Amino acid sequence: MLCDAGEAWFLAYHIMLPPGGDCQIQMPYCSIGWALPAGLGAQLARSQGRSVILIGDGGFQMTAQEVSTIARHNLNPIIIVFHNLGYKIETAIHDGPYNCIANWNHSQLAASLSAIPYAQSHNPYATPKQAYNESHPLMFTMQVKTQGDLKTALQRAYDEHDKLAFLELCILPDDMSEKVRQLGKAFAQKNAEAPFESSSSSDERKHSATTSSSSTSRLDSPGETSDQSSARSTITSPGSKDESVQV
Ligand SMILES: Cc1ncc(C[n+]2csc(CCOP(=O)(O)OP(=O)(O)O)c2C)c(N)n1
Ligand SMILES: [Mg+2]
Repeated sequence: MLCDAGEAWFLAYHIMLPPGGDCQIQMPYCSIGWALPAGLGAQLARSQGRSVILIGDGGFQMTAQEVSTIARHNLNPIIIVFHNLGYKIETAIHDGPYNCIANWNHSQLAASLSAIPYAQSHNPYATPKQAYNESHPLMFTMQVKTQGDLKTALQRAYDEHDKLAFLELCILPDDMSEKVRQLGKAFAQKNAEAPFESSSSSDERKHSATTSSSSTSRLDSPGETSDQSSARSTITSPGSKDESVQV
């Protein structure tokens, strides 16, 4: 399971993974859009399993074209886009018009990235299998608006496991987890502090703003042992030990 920055990080914490499954997040740079190409890489590296990619609409709009690469290689991850109409985690920290993004129909866009060619043999180098796959895209997309839709979509992802499953979850924009609200408050408080400091306290601040994890962090499921829980990642709000939020 690959989780992009935003609600996806916090929701991931509630998901119990099967044995052998793990959860990757990209914490130090926190680059939105990372989870989609990371899921592509994971799917290629562990082709016997299935990547599950959790990503917000903002993150998805950074690297959406990688759906095309995934489809072109006939890979079968499950992509779940949380469409909540904007950079919601940012609204919890500091709201403004820059947190609103273009309203895409993400599932239609994804479907359009694997269209049947208008003429035969447009790729003379394709093997017979590749040529067949070009005219029979191995992908389904669904827009999910109700719990019933979600059940149907997950069942389809399970039944049609050889296909790329693209699920766009339409979330009400103010439906935000408590952890995200807490993180937003902690960062907002810190940001509101006086900007001018002595050089030593500013060094301290830089130091505590770095996260405790290595370049890619791993989350353990809620059923974890105490050993496993020590591997859990902590987001520390700049300059404060008290305001850390565990994900
Ligand atoms: C490349 C990059 N640009 C900007 C940011 C700042 N940033 C962090 S989270 C976030 C919003 C993500 O929005 P979305 O993917 O829709 O997730 P949501 O918060 O709505 O769950 C932004 C803009 C970033 N981390 N990386
Ligand atoms: Mg969003």
